[in-house]
Amino acid sequence: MQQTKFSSDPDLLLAYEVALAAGKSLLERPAVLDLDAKSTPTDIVTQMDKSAEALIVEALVNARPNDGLLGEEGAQRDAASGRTWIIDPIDGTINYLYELPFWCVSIGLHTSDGQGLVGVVHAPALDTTWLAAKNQGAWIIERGHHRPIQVSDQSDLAMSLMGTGFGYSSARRTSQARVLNSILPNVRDIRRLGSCALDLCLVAQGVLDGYYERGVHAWDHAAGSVIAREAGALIGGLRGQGEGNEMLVATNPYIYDELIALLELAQADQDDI
Ligand code: LIP
Repeated sequence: MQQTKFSSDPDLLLAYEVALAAGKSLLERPAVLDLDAKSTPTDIVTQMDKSAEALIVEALVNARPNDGLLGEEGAQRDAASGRTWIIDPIDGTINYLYELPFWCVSIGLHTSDGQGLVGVVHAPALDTTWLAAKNQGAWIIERGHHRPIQVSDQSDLAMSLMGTGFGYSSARRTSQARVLNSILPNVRDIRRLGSCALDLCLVAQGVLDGYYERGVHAWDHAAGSVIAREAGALIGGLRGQGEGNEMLVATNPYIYDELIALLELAQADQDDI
């Protein structure tokens, strides 16, 4: 196993090692990607998503046979230990398809009551990894060098750079466009990078001041939410709910309440049709 100075947590080191191996396999891109449609014709899975998930699942089952598994491409295993690994083999599959570098392997470990224990987000095309373990802090590893990270100190929403994302269905996008119309005039600018996990890591790193998205799945945010929380972010949903498919909001502590209030006013947790 690769030795690291940032943590000796065995689950974090396992997730890191497995994410690096999956990332390496994904850089060996075949000449032709086989595309299968999922929820809509624009929501696709490739043979690379499937093979990377299989690699991750095999490594985690071998190392932690009593833990559960949940993967975007179908991995599902009940937990005998009360802990589940939540996997997205490629978060940002559309970026991967278009050879944009903003895609990553995301591996999170959560307890069955939803507490995040470990998160690793590895972006091979950026040569960057973000990691965290509960109560131990969050780190970035860039070109082999690691350092702790924390959220930004921007307290003015109007000066904040905000990430967001859009679902794959036209109906969902119609309401997301309406919400964007309410948020865009109230922030410095908006970025749509195409990977929820990376958006959360950029909030953790203080590159984005905040991020919100409706429609994300557990595998999109399981690792990034551990990393962002350990870096000081507040994360939740609207109207006192926790983060989830209805809405995920993650920001530094200074702009959180104001963004939540704007999103609630815009009914960002509801679809128009
Ligand atoms: C993607 C998310 C992204 C969201 C997309 C999609 P995928 O995950 O991370 O933020 O806007 O609609 O859900 O499909 O690349 O694993």
